[in-house]
Amino acid sequence: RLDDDPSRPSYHVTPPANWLNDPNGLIHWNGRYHLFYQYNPAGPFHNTIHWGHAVSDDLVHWEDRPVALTPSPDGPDRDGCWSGCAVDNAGVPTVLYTGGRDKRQLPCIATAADDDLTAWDKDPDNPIIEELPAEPEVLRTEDWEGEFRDHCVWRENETWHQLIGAGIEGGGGAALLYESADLRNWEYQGPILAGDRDTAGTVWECPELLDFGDRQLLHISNYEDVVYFLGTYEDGEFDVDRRDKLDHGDFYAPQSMWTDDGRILTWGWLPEARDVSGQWDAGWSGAMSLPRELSLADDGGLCQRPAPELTELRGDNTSYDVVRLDAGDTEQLPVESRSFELRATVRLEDAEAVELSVLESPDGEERTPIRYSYESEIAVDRSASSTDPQATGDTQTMRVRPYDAPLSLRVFVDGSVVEVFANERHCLTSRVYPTREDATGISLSAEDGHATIASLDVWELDSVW
Ligand code: DQQ
Repeated sequence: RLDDDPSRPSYHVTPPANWLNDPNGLIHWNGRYHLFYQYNPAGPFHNTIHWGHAVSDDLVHWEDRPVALTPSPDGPDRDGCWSGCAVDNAGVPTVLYTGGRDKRQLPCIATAADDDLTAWDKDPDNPIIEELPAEPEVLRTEDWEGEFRDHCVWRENETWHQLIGAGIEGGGGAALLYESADLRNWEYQGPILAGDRDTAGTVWECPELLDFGDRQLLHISNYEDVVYFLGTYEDGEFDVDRRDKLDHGDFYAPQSMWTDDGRILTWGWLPEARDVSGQWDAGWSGAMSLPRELSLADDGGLCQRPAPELTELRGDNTSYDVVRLDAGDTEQLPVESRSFELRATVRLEDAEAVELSVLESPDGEERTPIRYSYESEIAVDRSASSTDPQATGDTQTMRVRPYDAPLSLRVFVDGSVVEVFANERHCLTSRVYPTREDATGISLSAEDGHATIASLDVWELDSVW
């Protein structure tokens, strides 16, 4: 593993070196958790994608495994083994993924050749779906004969159901439903939901349907954002009553796993926010988010909180019962770290905003302020995050609940990752690249009034490797 780069996260899953994008094939098998991911072993760029593999016994500590899927020179996946999912087919771990060949995107299937899921047998009959659906017509582009890829498969009433992401000619993105008795012969049913291209993108990648009992959630990735729809899914149709973004920052193409105790854990790809030359110089690109537990609140809204297992990583702790901030004061915390968790409850009182600044150099030349304002907005300001011109400097924002209620904040900083959870509901993940060795400070300040920070804790977090 490359590990001498201060931007390398230590408690987020990263590839040993080279390129990582989407999480794939998440499955709890034979007592271990398997996380596969889109991987290019040849370099830190997206090309000829394989499936990388990491395993964990506790969802927190990970071990690298050999590459699990490799494009076959004569196969339908010659140009890449793209995103897909894993299912347990009566004791046979099985993955469905998209093969790329020439200008086509071709659904493929493979079964595990061993119990450690290190070797996979590709089905000789691949691709398992050759024809694009006729109605509605799938979008053709200059690069692709049909935007038709990524797989979410589940079993219900003895029937396998599959969603494939697509774009519709003249329309927006869509999640297309198929049904099968054997995972190999699929019958097209139609879209369960199709978006309007102005608000939800032209192509939906990596659709995933999650069942919360009486309500369901469908999320899709539309080249920019991960949009989720909450509502009810029945008989092939999704009725939407709420819609939002799963994350307001650098987070894409998530996939989920059910734990044995009935929880949904979701991982997303955290793409880089530095240019390709910066990624090339680093020798690695892409990280996984922390696992997030998704659930529904009593009011029907979506809750997202860091998986409770992550508390295992906590080391040295710095704690305050209360910090009172007056306008103009800056409270420097006695912690210097690039891999920590911060938890706090913030009351604005009469302040305009509270600023929590992380990855801060003593002279403030490099710093990443997380600003919570009276307008009920959280902004991660990257304009001074890095003096490296290869790094992005824009500001990312999200709305949270009204300023007059306390804000519960959890912030995870890890090398170049800043993952913010607000009120266990809203998430904003940012990638930042401080260059200075001393950009490890944390400070708090209030603007135009006073604010109270209650129960503030900072924990150093250990590596997961
Ligand atoms: N990444 C995969 C595709 C998917 C996209 C290719 C989303 O299967 O549509 O690496 O990031």
